[in-house]
This record gives sequence, structure tokens and C-alpha cells, in this order.
Amino acid sequence: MEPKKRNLILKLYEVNAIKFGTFILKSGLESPVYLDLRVIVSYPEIMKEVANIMWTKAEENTLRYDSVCGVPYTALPIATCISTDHNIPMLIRRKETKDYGTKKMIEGSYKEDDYCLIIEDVVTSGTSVYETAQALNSVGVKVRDAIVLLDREQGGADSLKTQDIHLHSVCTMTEVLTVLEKHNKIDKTMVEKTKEFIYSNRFDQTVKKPTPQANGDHTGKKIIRPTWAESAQKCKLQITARLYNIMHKKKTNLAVSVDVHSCREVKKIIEAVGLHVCIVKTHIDIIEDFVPEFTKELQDLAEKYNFLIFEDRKFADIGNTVQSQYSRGIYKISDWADIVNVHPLPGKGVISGLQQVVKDKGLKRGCLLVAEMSSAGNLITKDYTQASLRLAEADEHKDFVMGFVCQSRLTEDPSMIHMVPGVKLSSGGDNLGQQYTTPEEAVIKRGADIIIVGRGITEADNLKEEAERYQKAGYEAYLKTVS
Ligand code: S5P
Repeated sequence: MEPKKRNLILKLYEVNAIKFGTFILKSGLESPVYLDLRVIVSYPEIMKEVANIMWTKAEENTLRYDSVCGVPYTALPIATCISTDHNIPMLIRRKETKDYGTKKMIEGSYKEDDYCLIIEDVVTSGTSVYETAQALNSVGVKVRDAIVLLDREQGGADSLKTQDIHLHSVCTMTEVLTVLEKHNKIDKTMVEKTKEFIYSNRFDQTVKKPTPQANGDHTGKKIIRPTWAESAQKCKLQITARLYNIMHKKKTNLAVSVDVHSCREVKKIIEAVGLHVCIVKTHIDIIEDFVPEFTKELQDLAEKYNFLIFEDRKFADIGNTVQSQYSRGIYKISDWADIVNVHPLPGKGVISGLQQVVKDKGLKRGCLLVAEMSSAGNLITKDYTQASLRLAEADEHKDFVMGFVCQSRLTEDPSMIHMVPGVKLSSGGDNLGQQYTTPEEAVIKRGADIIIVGRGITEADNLKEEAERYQKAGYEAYLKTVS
């Protein structure tokens, strides 16, 4: 390793930009390593070296670009140094455009089809780099490359590659560990512990984990999650906080799917299982004797038993159409369903369309993206799932998207809730391709925050007892995963 790089790693360690110990990350995970490069603004010499070594990396790779842009906020001063030292124009990405409405997302002068080089301090999943690239793209500026000082090797480079962004890293976590061990700053146990943490928390493993139709094998990483009470504090959406509070109060992560065909049957099931569930999921269009008044009865039951109503409508059309499907027709879903879901297939318009309705009516609603499915042979690919994750994380949807209907854990962001359908106490399937997993596997291995159970409960002889069994299984599995 070049002495310049080695010395820089040692200096970063000295100023506590790289720390070892026990740290609780934003996601609730306990990490043995913590990187905080914000501190380098207090050490101009280090700042200069960082900027220089990153610029050299761009030169070595003969990258072509018209401007640089630092990912806000830590990389902003680094990009500024590169810009002024080497006379390269800089662009600034605003993170808070939403609050100002008409303000520009990108500040600075640019031309359509200019290339911009992204500068980032640390890459984990690659999301921040991608968001910056998206902001630049939205004003016509292209992004081909990003330079990062430190790649945590948790899948960011691979993930960005799928978006055609090449990540060039000055150093990797492995190199950091090697240098620090060699210079007796950390011991072998810490090196192993950190490697284990990095390896078992790779984002590409969670995002690209095989879906059930591929091989049915879900031996993913062990999930450690904050408690529901903590999650209620951490999440940004009011509806998600409400849900976590219900889960905490009623000690249940069970959603019951009432897929029956009369109002009377729906009500009978809810009266029997209401105390044991946090969500009642409906398919309103399969009820044969539906009358508009029924939705009021549903809401009364939701209040009586304290649960949220999730209408499993799976909107999948252009924004303009789904707006009408959501708010008009005989069902007027937006009036009574706390949660709905969409297939993200049509692109962001399907979400924005519904979001507009919620905004116009001043409602507190949540939307889930169907990012994976439980049915055998479904056409969802890993790239589609990953693209769904990006859509969910987009700033413009933060007031509405509350998570996913999925089969594996897609992100550690506590604001994103994972609901897993296809759950039964005995695994197996039906004769139309449904594939079941157990509550324990759904919660522990797949990372479900909520288990969705339909026929496992609705076809039981004793509805209440069966719901209690699922509630207990789901709750005990949750307790095993709390940090
Ligand atoms: O991938 C999915 C997504 C959903 S929302 N697989 C599913 O089974 N669902 C829904 O969950 C499905 O529409 C049904 O309402 C419920 C599962 O019902 P069960 O009877 O098979 O448990």
C-alpha cells in the first residue's frame, strides 16, 4: 500500500474519524466500527490530504467530467477543496428542496449532458450517491463515476453498478483493518469481529437474496431490530408510528387477511380475532353484498379493537387512473383504508397519484410497495425489487410510502415496515402457487415486521384460538430478534 494512503488511514484513526467499540447505528444495529468523517473539517491538513488523494484517484482512472458534486453534507467541503485546488467547477445538491417548493435542486451552472463526478466520504449501501445522481439527472446532468474515500464493502459498489454508476474507492474497510492491525491500533479479535459484521450486513445480500421461487432457501443474516416502542419513536411517518404503537400496546405483529365474500363473514372474523391483530387486511372487491355503509362498520370495528385497515388493492396503473381508483367509484378507498399498496411497475406516478389524493384531502395514510411476491413463478426480479426500494426511499415519497409487501428484509431504515404474506403455522402451499413460510421464519429469517395470515386463520374451526396461536408465534419470534 502506498505510504500516503497508509498514513492517511492512521491519521483518520487518530482524530476519531474511525472508531472501534460498540455503537448503535441509526438502524438499531449494533456495530463494532463507526465512521464519522465530519470531524475532518477541524483538521485542515487532513482535509487537504483527503481531497488530494481523491482527486489523484480520479486522475489515475482518467475520468472525464465537467464538474464535481459532493454528497451532502460531509463530502461538501471535500468537493470544494478539489474544485478550488484543481480549478474544476462545482455543483451543490440541495437536500431540502421539498421545504422550499420552487427552489432549485441543484445549485451552480451546468449544461444539459454535462458529466458530473460525485464525491463521497463513505459508501455503505450506495443510496446517498444514487440519490445525488438522481438529483443531477433530474436537471439533465449525467453521472458516470463517483469517487469515495472509504468503501465499507457492504454492497454499495455493486448496487451502484446496477444503476450504471462506477464507484472508485480510495480505500476499503479491509485495507483500513489491515493497516490498523499492523500498527497495533486494534487487535485480531476486533478485526475479525468487524469483518464478520461487515460481511453479515451486506446490503446486496439483503436486497438480492433469492426469492422463494428461485430456491426456497432463506438462510439470510440474523435480523436484530429495535423494539416496537423504539421504532414508533424513530419512524418519520405518523401512520407507521401509530402502527408500531398498536403493536407495542397489543403485543402483536399479526395482520389478518379477511378474504371472504360477505360483509357478515368479515365482521364475524373481526369480532373473533380483533383483539389479537394490529391490522385487518381487506380485498373489498371480493365482497358480494358490499354496500358503502359497510366501510363505516369496518372503521367502527377498527376503533373498537384498535387496528389499522389495509386495503390490499395493489394499484398498478398510471397516476391519473389510480387517483380515481383510490378516491372514487363505489369503494372510495381513500376515505376509509389507512394503508394501501401498489405494484411499483408503472414507475413513480403510481405513488405520486395516490399521494396527491391524500395531500388534497389532508389524510394520514400510508402506502406499501409490493417489492416481492409469495407466489411461485412470479416475474419479479432482483433488479425490480431493488428499484422498488429506491422508489420507496425517494425524497418525494417520504410523506406517504411506509414500507413493503415483500419476502425478505430490504432496508434497515426503521421508517420502512416489512409486511410478509404467505404465512402459515405449517409451511407448504396451495394448488394455485401460493407458498407458505412459518411465522418464525418470516420474522427471524426474512425480517418481517408484520406477518400477514389469511386462510391459516380464516379457515380454522376456532377463529379466536387460531389467531391467538399466530399472535403468540409472531410475538415470540419478534422477541428473539430484539437487540
Ligand atoms: O405476494 C403476496 C402479496 C399479497 S398482498 N402474496 C399474498 O398472498 N398476498 C396476499 O396475502 C393475498 O392477496 C392474500 O390476501 C393474502 C394471503 O392469504 P393466505 O390465505 O394465502 O394466507
